[in-house]
Amino acid sequence: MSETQTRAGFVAVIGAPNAGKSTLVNALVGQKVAIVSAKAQTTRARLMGIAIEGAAQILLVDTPGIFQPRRRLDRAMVQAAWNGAEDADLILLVVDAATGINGEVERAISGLEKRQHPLVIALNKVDLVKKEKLLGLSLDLTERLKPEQVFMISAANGDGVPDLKAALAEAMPEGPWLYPEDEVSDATDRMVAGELTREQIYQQLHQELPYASAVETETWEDRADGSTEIRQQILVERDSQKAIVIGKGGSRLKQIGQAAREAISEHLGRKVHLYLHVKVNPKWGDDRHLYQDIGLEWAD
Ligand SMILES: Nc1nc2c(ncn2[C@@H]2O[C@H](COP(=O)(O)OP(=O)(O)OP(=O)(O)O)[C@@H](O)[C@H]2O)c(=O)[nH]1
Ligand SMILES: [Mg+2]
Repeated sequence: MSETQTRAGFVAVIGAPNAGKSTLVNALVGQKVAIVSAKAQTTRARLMGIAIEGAAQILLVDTPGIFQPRRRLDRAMVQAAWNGAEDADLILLVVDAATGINGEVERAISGLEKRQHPLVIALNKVDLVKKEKLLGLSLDLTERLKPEQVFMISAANGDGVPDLKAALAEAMPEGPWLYPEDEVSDATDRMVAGELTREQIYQQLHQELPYASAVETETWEDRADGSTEIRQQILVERDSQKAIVIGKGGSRLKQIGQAAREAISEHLGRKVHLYLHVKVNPKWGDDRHLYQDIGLEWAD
């Protein structure tokens, strides 16, 4: 009897903020596991998405972008990104081909120059870029980082993603699967619910507000009628920010709540009652307890 040898391993998805790492993880998994926004620094903590390709289970570690950290939260985010790479079997560097090599990409490159892991590069957002520019970028990165392979993809429309997925599967070490086959991420429902509300804050609010805010899930109650009641707290740093999140007559908070409720309900596959309230805490960025909730390690 011939049996296909199973494979399983970890791929750390690394890159500058906004490169499209989370979009790519979702595309590889084949469903949404990570939140995405047009703003940089959307992902705050490490999250694992689980993709399956033939006999291979690919554990994709989505990480925050690599950038110049300033606040404590920033340091924890960048640390989480590099920690995500430590135990990986392979590093997947995602580069926004439209932006090319900027200071943030340079930071990631210098971090990767010390690495021991095999590296694959995905030049993303090729839907936005001319071919000639892609070739130059590919040559440049190949020379500097000596990757196993470079792929040109669009995580948004799926171009090139199947080939990349096949290559990742091939690179996984032989061994038994590490997670049940129907599992798509390592996040708890409680974490996902908080993230889906935060995604709405990133999508609906502008300037510094998303960065000055965090979402905490306070209570969670599965009701006998099959619905779930969730209470979340949106933390902001100042009164003026609280006013913006609430909006005129509560209109903004209502819109955030509505969209988040729909997304959470779709994720859970049940009816959801979502109650949001906004709290001012100028020091939430220094609250150790909150870091745990977000899934970050405290950074001194
Ligand atoms: N045109 C185009 N846009 C893309 C593509 N991939 C991602 N995007 C967009 O790029 C933006 C950032 O995507 P994310 O997936 O949140 O990027 P990220 O690297 O996870 O960002 P951080 O979590 O902030 O580090 C979003 O607006 C995406 O819709 C692509 O292939 N083409
Ligand atoms: Mg992200």
